Amino acid sequence: MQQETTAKTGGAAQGHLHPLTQVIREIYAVFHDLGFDVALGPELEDEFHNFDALNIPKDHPARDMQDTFWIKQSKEDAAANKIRQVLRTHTSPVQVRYMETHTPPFRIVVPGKVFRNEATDATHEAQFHQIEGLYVDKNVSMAHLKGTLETMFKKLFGDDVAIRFRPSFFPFTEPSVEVDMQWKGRWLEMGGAGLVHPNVFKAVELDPKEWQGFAFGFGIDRIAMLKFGYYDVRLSYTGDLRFINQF
Ligand code: YSA
Repeated sequence: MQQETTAKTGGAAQGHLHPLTQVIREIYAVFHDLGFDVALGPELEDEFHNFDALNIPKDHPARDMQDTFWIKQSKEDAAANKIRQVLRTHTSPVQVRYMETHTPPFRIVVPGKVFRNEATDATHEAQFHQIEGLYVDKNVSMAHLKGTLETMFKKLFGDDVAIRFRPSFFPFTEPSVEVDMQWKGRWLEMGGAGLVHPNVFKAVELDPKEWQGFAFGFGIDRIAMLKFGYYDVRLSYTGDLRFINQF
């Protein structure tokens, strides 16, 4: 195999895709087959798209300095009440940006880096990746969401994958669920999802009586860790070739 590779590249060692890139491409392929497009958005976000338009109240703990990397404002901008900027804390603001500029129906997935000011451990990093999904059409229900996510997990992990849906709360979905996958004898939270909250549709001037939708956001780092069988999401950011070259 090595000989074949070096023959193809004229003797030079051939590179390969990072495990996170491999997973993102696999997810694209799953959703491409389901008719989803790919959309992207900025990592430097404003408070409106990251929080307000997603129905996240001004006093929500997620806005706290402990969770969010706020960009320092000049005194003049603060005095003029200019909108504050953040490193986006999730990929959900891209839902808002997409709905502001497109007319439904649409289906998109949005990969990207997100940032949280939090302590790190084997399943948490301060900079990590999420994949967002948004499906807006007429008569969309939780059954569509559940079917779509089950398809994603089966395609990524095989038909025997063990996942569960738990009732949860997000300000931007109603009802909301969290999705867990079995890992080392316990359930690991993989993402959140739900039906798009009417207030989110109103924020982008879509009529919630006319349109419904589902949305979801999953941690790509956790998907990669479970898929490739390593044990710490932080490993993929070390640049350690002994780790990277295994995939
Ligand atoms: C929920 C509903 C929707 O309609 C759309 C999106 C969502 C998800 C929501 N925006 C969100 O960010 N939820 S979350 O805070 O629970 O994060 C989602 C997933 O990202 C987690 O389940 C986990 O898999 C991953 N994650 C969260 N913090 C992480 C992390 N992965 C690595 N390091 C961290 N610090």
